[in-house]
Amino acid sequence: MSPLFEDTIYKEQVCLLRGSLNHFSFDNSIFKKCSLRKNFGSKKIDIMFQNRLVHSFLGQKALKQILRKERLASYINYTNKGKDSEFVDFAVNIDINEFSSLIRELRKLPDQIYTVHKGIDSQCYYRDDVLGVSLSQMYLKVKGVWTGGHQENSRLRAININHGPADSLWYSVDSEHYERLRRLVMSVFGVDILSQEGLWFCNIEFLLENNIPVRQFRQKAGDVVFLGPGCLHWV
Ligand SMILES: O=C(O)CCC(=O)C(=O)O
Ligand SMILES: [Fe+2]
Repeated sequence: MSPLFEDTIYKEQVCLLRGSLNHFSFDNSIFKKCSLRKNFGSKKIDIMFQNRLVHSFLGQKALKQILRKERLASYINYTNKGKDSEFVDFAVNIDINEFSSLIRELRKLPDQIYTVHKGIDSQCYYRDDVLGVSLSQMYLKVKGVWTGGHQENSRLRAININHGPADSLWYSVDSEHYERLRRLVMSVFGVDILSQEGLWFCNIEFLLENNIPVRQFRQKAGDVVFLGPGCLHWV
């Protein structure tokens, strides 16, 4: 990896590396649904029941509570059925540290993408692993699911790989505008985007009308997204 690349991912709030999985001759086939079902189908995972149409700062509190456990195979069967409903299931925060074939493949990626970067990354001082922070998690999606607005735990950086086949549409606000947005949403909607993190999904018109710079970008299969510290995002 070039020094320019390293400089960029540590300086910018958002950086998208187009088609990187192909570039690093990564074996993505083990991340395909049929392989996941065959190898890890009996694992119990968390499924979140969502309304795919609610895009606002309000109204998700009650829905977010509806989390249930299901086997991975049964969720994959669900993704294979055509759906046209207002409600969708989203497989969230799947801890893949025990899915050793996946971890082995991910470890083949450059340090800047997968491994804790010694000397630069504060996580090299962790005494124990932390689920979802120093260990990767996987999300399985159907069209219309959404990840509500949040910053990462302790405002750490985030790295996200799209294993495909479909795109993910991202929105983000740089950390320098976070407090202004927080005050704005509090005054207009009476909602604290921090205490309600993960429970809202904002349309960009509201931000643009209020002069909050916002990014919208499309992550295709094989693209890696790097977020800087404190970058607010919803996907
Ligand atoms: O893909 C998603 O829905 C979640 C992405 C995200 O929040 C992250 O990678 O930090
Ligand atoms: Fe995130």
